[in-house]
Amino acid sequence: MKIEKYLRNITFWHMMIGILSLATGVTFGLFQVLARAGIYKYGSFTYGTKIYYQGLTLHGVLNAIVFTTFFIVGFLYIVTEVSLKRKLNRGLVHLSFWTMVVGTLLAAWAILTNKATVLYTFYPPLQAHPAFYIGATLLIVGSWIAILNTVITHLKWRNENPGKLTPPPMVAVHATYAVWFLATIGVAVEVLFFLIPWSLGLVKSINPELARTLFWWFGHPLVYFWLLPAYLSWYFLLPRIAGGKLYSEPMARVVFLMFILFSLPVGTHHQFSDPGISSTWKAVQAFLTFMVAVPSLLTAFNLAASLEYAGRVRGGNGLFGWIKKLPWGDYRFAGMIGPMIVFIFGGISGIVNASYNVNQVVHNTSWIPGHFHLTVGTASAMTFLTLSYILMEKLFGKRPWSKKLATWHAYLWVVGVLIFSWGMMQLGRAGIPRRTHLGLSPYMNLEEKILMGISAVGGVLMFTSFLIYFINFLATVFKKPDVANVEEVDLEFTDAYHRENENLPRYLDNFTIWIAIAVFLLIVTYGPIFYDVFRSTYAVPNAFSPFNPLNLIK
Ligand code: HAS
Repeated sequence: MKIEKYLRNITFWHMMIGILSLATGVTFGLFQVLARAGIYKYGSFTYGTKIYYQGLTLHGVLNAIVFTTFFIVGFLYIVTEVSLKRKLNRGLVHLSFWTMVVGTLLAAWAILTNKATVLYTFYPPLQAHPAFYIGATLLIVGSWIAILNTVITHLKWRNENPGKLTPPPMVAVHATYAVWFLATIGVAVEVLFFLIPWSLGLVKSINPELARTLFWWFGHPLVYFWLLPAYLSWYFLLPRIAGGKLYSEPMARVVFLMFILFSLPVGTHHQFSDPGISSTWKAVQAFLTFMVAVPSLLTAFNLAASLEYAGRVRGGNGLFGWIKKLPWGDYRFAGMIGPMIVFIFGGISGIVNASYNVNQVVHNTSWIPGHFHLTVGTASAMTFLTLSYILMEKLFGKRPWSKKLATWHAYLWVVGVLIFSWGMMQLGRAGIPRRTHLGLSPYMNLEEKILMGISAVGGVLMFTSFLIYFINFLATVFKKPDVANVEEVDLEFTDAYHRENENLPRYLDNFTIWIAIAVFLLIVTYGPIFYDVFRSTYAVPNAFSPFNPLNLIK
């Protein structure tokens, strides 16, 4: 597929803004883990506390929101054009990009000037400057424009190709955007109707529980917005890189459709300890959370079978002999198999979190950052970094400056994150809280200090790995192309062992049905939850900024 220079360049800038945000975010991550272990002192108690939370806000917002949103939108543009062989509307691409950039700059200004030290969850009554909320809104609106563009392009493709099945990578694109669009409705209502008027002083009080419930309507599906583009790469790029085929294409389609259904009505599993919501509805969402693990379990089997096929094609035999034959030295393979292996542990810890009663042990402890560095911090983020190398090659003809460094960065990250998360999870089991500047605490015992030290070792390895990646990536950007003509872009989507054929039931290619069922599930499960929240919680008159000298800003 011929991809114009304009789209290649703007995709590059989506990727670059994401990677520069991540570089800033992970630097604060390094300071945090060292500060928590008491190895690095930020300064006096007051200054240290302020900078710790400001850094934590930057870490969360830049890594989890800005990096992911820019990277995913850019990557999905390329997947859309390559798989549909059709151009997206350039005007909308432009509008979406600049809306996202302006939003990011506004929010970044508020955080950097310490006017929005509210962490990435921005729970009220912690209050941020209106610029932070407006900036976040613009970032989301920008991504909605990208969705609109993708949907219009797909509808035009349908008109031109009556009766043809949507190409499987495109099913993944739609699932990602369907989940994101429905999820962001929750946070849009929270920000537009509550947080912005409150931060502008137009209303004097806010209901923290209502705001939290709207936030988590968005906050959990958000994790599948991060995961599904990684799944897209594991399903449709990795098997070919490994030298084989995707085991089952129809199963891949069913998996992505299942995510549309089950990613959304689960946000209350972040609120098991919150007052005001009946335990019946928390239990219903706990059950649905187990349902959302099912497509990931199906994915594990489908991908393991695909890798086994590749290993056998490469001459491996016996029960495990095929594993040795996989291309472990290929940076693209290393950069995807690493996150997949780590995600097994991330998934298991997620199922622990979802178990209503066990959640009481781990909620708000260091266990949770342990969990999410295995998931978004590795399964998603590291896959995206690998994609950044692949995109540089496909879009600009530039292979990594050093393939060896690209491979070793991946394995070093895996070792680092496993050490880091293990330490954090053990601390969590001991009841050590998350989001706390423990380096300043006089109450840590020796065992806890050792575990903190172990986490710090993992954190330093992760940071070193990122540094290797960053230098290698920049060197790749600035080197001369290895391939002269790159107008024709082929992502080399994988072939399938069990392919889809024209007999596939049409309802598996009709996204409206699945989105309608997801909306139905949202209404049925969230209706009673909002009823509970309105009935038993109330607005509070204060707004806090705990990191300002007087604690209370209004
Ligand atoms: Fe989670 C909290 C439950 C998945 C991210 N999660 C978080 C937070 C984040 C996050 C950021 O129920 C913290 C939010 C905050 O700030 O408070 N999570 C789950 C469950 C899953 C899950 C059940 N989480 C994710 C993903 C994330 C993510 C994915 C980001 C990308 N999570 C929770 C809960 C909480 C939570 C509670 C709230 C806790 C609390 O109290 O605050 C499931 O989707 C996981 C299913 C995954 C699997 C693994 C499948 C494995 C695969 C790899 C196969 C590997 C192969 C390699 C084939 C079942 C697909 C083989 C190798 C060879 C060599 C052959």
